[in-house]
Amino acid sequence: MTTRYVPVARTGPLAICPGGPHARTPLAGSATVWFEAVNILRGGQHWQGPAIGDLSRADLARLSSLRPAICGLVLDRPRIMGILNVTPDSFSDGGELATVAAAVARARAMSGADILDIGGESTRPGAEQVPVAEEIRRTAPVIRAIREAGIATPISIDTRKARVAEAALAAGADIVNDVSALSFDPELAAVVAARGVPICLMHAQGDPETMQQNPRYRDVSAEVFDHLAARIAVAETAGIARDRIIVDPGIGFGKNLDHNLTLLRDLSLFHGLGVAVLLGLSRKKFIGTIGQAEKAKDRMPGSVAGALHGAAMGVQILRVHDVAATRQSLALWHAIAGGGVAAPR
Ligand code: HH2
Repeated sequence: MTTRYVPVARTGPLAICPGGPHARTPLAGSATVWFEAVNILRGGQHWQGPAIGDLSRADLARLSSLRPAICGLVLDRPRIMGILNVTPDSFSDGGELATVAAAVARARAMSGADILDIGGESTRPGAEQVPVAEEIRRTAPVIRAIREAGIATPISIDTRKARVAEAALAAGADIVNDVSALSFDPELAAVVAARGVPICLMHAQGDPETMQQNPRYRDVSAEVFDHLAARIAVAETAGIARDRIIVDPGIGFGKNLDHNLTLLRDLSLFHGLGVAVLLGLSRKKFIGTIGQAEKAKDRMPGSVAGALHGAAMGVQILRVHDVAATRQSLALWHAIAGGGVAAPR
């Protein structure tokens, strides 16, 4: 069994020791987040791990190396994936973008996003499946129109289905975001491999229709980690290069409040998979529960707090509804963490 290391993530200055300063060990290639200790996750608890110098070369490389750029985006800092749902029923923004023109206007308004994530099927708890033809009808024309409008931001298609991904990629999308981690449609892996595009593999327990009916784990972080490791192996076997794989612990997908909080606390664990990590918690129900915000639209402050936590844990991609608020918060966090003041965009 592989040891599950949880790097203790830090920002800020490194102490100068007698004999000279030590070198920082960046966390997953981050320009600002580093680690000086690792814990070991066992039985749901953190145990003191070996000194960094005693880690094997392979373990150290997995935890510290810069992940390959995705669509030209250097992943040494958190990148923002703006959510653009063209669905009638998404839990927070469903029905807002009923026309192609409205979707293009939203894409333009999300100019602070590094990636636009376009989805035509809600995967909120209890959501029913959308037929393939309808999902294509909702997404492909919007992607085409965004490209025709001259918006060059990389686009991910949020789908579990091969035919939808194919149509989206043909229309100008660049990335596939699959909340089923290649377990819903057996043909999706071949499409991704043939097109050579990046894919996000997200953990979910069960499917959207039933996933929130009493989800159970013995050790949620370890099980999610092992599941994602297995899905990476499936993707690689299908011919998808490791440097195009992104993983996501799937906050809210078959998880209760405690599961979500544990995963967030253990977030740096997922760097041990050696690939880029994406975090999607924006406006989700547990934020409303903790922050006493019944309506999804009122959960922006809690969502930004969660995004900043992700940044401090070295997450490379943050999937958010509130792009401008997240961008401003991240710019402050980045500057305070010593990453410098970013040029205005
Ligand atoms: N969450 C949702 C949809 N897609 N993809 C990834 N990789 N990670 C996530 O956490 C994630 C996701 C659900 O949020 P949203 O798109 O806002 O709602 P809906 O599924 O109702 O459209």
